[in-house]
Amino acid sequence: TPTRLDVVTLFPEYLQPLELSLIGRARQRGMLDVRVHELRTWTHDVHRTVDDSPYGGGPGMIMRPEPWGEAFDELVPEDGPRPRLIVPSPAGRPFTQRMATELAAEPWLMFACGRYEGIDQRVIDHARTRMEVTEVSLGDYVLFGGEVAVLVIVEAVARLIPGVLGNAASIVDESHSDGLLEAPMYTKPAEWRGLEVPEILLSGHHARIVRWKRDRALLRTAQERPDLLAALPSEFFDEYDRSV
Ligand code: 6GU
Repeated sequence: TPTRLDVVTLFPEYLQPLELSLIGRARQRGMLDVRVHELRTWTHDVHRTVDDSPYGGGPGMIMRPEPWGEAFDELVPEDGPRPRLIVPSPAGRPFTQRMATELAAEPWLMFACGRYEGIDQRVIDHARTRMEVTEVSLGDYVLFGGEVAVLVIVEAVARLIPGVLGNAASIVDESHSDGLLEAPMYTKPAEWRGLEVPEILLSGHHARIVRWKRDRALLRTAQERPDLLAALPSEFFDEYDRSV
């Protein structure tokens, strides 16, 4: 049975990339059931209003709660299974490979895309009485809305769902799967514009190549992401690591 993904947004066209490439193929093959819904479906006034000015003052507009409430009522019937609701927000929990792995195990994810200065907090508080809700941030910067964040999250999650990615082995080795950045990669030709592929990779000495890749991963992580290195447990490092 396919993983179900519902996205509620003011701009369904923003989610069109989910029809392409590997995600699109996974949908066609019945591994993903993606449903994009326009929030204005659940408005009733002639202007199809979704926003209003903030109580307490301040700049910009806030999304009114009523359309969201009706959307969840319709998409999540009282008597059925409940999705895990993901609300993209710069105020959310940092999105990581670990969180992607956790989400890939869920049978049903729903995404609520905010625009403007955000969604009335009662939408999240009320949704929490019906389903598990996680506010998720992609990083310490601000986007116009949650749509692009949903594209990122869905791509990171979908490739971890068994059968979506052709080569499952490529997941275990990649950056962030073990807390380190990956070693640099090379392919043919062995010399290009005067630049050579590191000799060890052409040597065929498997054990030495594994060691080299680990050293380069450690070095790269120390240079680019010392925060990741500092977070690893000391048992992670062997005798040799400590000597270099
Ligand atoms: Cl998940 N959403 C929005 N709107 N802005 C963000 C973000 C998410 N992550 C970083 N900035």
